[in-house]
Amino acid sequence: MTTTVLVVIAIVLFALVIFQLAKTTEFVAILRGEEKTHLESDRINSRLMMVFLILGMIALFWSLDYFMEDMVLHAASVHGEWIDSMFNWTLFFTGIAFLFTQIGLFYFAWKYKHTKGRKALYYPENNKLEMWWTVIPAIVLTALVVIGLYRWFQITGPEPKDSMVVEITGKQFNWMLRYAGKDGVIGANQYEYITEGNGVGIDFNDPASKDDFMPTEMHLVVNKPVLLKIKARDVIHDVGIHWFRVKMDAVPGITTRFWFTPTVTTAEMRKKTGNPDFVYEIACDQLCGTGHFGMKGTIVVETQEEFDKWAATQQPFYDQAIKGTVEEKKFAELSEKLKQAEEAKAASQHH
Ligand SMILES: [Cu+2]
Repeated sequence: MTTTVLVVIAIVLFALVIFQLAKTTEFVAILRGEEKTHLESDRINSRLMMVFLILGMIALFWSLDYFMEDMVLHAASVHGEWIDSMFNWTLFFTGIAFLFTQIGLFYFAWKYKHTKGRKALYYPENNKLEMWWTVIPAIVLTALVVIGLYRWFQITGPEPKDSMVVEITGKQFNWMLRYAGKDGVIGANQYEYITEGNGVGIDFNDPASKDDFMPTEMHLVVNKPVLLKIKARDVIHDVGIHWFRVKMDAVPGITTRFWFTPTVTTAEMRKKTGNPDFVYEIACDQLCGTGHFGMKGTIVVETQEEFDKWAATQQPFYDQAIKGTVEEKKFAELSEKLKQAEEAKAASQHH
């Protein structure tokens, strides 16, 4: 890192020295009453253009090589591979345009520097050339946009029927997870029921709520689609799981959704990355307050067998944290209050 900084500083200083030298020769020439001053600095400028081009190209390919490792850190989901492939094709086409235009720009600045006696060519139009540089980008961009839209509709379309469902609720500053229990249905919840002990406001009057469990770690089955039902309790958060190319805002008052299919288990990823401590992370991708940086969840991707074993060890949240505690009394009170409010509302509408 320090070496890089030093190299950059050295290059900048070198450029400054050359610039100052050019200026000095110019002043000397002026003092001598010579006329060729501009020619001299134009020559130096044009050469610097080429130096800039060559150094820039070296830096470009070096950084491409240096960051490629991160850029192709294989997506671990089905749609993630589509997204990566779109990124790579976009980079390929824009890369070609970038090379052509930048090399052209600096080469022309060098080649057609001001020389005595040379007059610029007046070349106002070339219809054939203009047609090609309109038609080719139009075709390429249309292809990229059409493929992008097609993939987008696939990614945001309805989830497959055999998807598992996980509810994930963001709050300042952590994620709360809820899985359906044995009945396969996640029970109702609403904000009026939120208390210290009932973080997502589960409605225990709904029989489907009784066997739901709330683990601290998200477990997913490899090659099985999962639908995330995403909620927020206070401000806008964002479920960001970059390994799966998942990103979706968690918005108070709205349930957002995102489904995806993980394709690589945590164990396989540990081998692939050579990192025995590798974990899939959920980050909050929306700056949501002072503790934003620590709003991190973990995901374990495993086989169906391992998942079933894990799920069997999970106790229903109701049994574990509510039943027979002060929370149950609080819930009953809130429930009664809500019921009365609803009755009063119904009565007032009646009259
Ligand atoms: Cu957040």
